[in-house]
Amino acid sequence: MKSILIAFILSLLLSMQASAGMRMGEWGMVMNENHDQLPQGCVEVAGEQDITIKAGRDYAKPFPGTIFGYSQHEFSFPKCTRINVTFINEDNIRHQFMIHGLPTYLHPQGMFHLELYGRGETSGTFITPYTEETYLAHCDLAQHMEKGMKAQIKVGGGSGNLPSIPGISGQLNKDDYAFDLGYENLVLTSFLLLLGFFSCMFFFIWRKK
Ligand SMILES: [Cu+2]
Repeated sequence: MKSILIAFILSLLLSMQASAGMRMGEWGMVMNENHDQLPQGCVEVAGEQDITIKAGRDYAKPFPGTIFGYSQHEFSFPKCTRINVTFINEDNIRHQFMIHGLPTYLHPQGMFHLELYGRGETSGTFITPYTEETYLAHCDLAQHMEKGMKAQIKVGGGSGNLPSIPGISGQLNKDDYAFDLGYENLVLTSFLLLLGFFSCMFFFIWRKK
C-alpha cells in the first residue's frame, strides 16, 4: 500500500515536471521551453531563427578581467519569433544559459533555462514576447556571471544595454586610478618631490668633491 502511494506521488511529480516543460538527464537539463504557445499580443508566430551559443573559458580571452564567456554576448530578435537555441558547453564544468524576465504565464518564474553538467550540447526553444525589451541571459553558478558569463537579448529593438556585458557595456564598478587632489595628498606629494630633488642634488655635489 505504502509503495503504491509513493509510486503515485512520484508519477504525479514527474507529470508536473513534464507539464512545466522539463527534460533532464545525467547530461544536464532544459527547463520551461515554449514551442507553440503565443505570447500575449502576438497574432501568430512571426518567424523562426536557429542560434548557437557556445560557453567556455576560451571566450573570456578578449575581455580582461573575465574568466568565463559566451561565444556571443548580445542577441537581437524580432517580436513573436520562435528561437531554437543550441547550447554547447566547451568546458569540463557546469554551465547554463538562462534567460530571465520572460512572461510568467509561459515560463515559470519568467525563466527559460539550458544547462550542461560538462562538455556537451543540448537545445531548447522559446518564443520572443510582444515587447521592446532587453532581457538578461547568464550562467547562475557562483561567480560565473560576475566573471563574464553574461549576455543580453534584445527583443523588438530592446530597451537599452544592461550593465557589465562583456564588450558592450564594460565593467559595472571600474577601478579608480584618478589622482587624489586633496590638500593633504598635494602637500605630501610636493614634499616627496622636493625630498627626491634635494637628495639628488646632495648626491651630485657630494660626488663632485
Ligand atoms: Cu557557468
